[in-house]
Amino acid sequence: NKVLLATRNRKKLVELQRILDGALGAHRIALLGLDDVEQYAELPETGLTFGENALIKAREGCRQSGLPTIADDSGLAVDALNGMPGVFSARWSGQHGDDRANLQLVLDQIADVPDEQRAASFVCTVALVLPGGKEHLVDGRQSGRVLRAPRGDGGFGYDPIFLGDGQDRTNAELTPAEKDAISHRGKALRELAKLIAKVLPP
Ligand code: ITT
Repeated sequence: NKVLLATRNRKKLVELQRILDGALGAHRIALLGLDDVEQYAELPETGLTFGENALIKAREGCRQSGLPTIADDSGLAVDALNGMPGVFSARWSGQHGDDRANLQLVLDQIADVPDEQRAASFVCTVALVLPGGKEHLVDGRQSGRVLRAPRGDGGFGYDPIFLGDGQDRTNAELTPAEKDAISHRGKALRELAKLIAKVLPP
């Protein structure tokens, strides 16, 4: 029972795999990475919402592999930036996947914003596309605020500048298990695991 995980982001892949393996329990599926699909050609993520982009990636992965395919589209929505970087989180500074440059640009853009107006949320939407054409979307959100300087080396992306509500450590200072328990991705993937148990044969 093979399922493709369509992502090029290695750190995201590690999280997806870890959370899904934990959440699926006895309902075992073998997760394949994009490297297992010969010459996978990516489509541009032209969607204006996380859901549209997750579907673009999952549909293409499914079309090229013939396998049920999962894709994650995620990002940080900062209130003081009207929800940006949002779907542009991976390339906010202009360099796709340059986490340090991306988070520094956000810090610079809200440098003058007072603490009580620095609310932000991580959002994760996960698409599951089945070879028969059925499509499913689940999502998760983690609310918090953006700090003034990075803290911690764990996680990836904007984790070092994000303090989740009720936390005294940034997402980058949490252990992987602690992050998964409260993160946008953890919530979305635990929903996905329930869906997989219903729509995919064991
Ligand atoms: P794929 O499209 O190949 O999956 P990507 O990195 O381009 O990889 P996205 O377009 O979904 O993926 O961008 C997600 C970006 O949002 C990611 O690069 C981070 O900057 C940020 N992000 C997402 N989840 C995060 C998390 O758990 N912690 C910190 N930052 C996160």
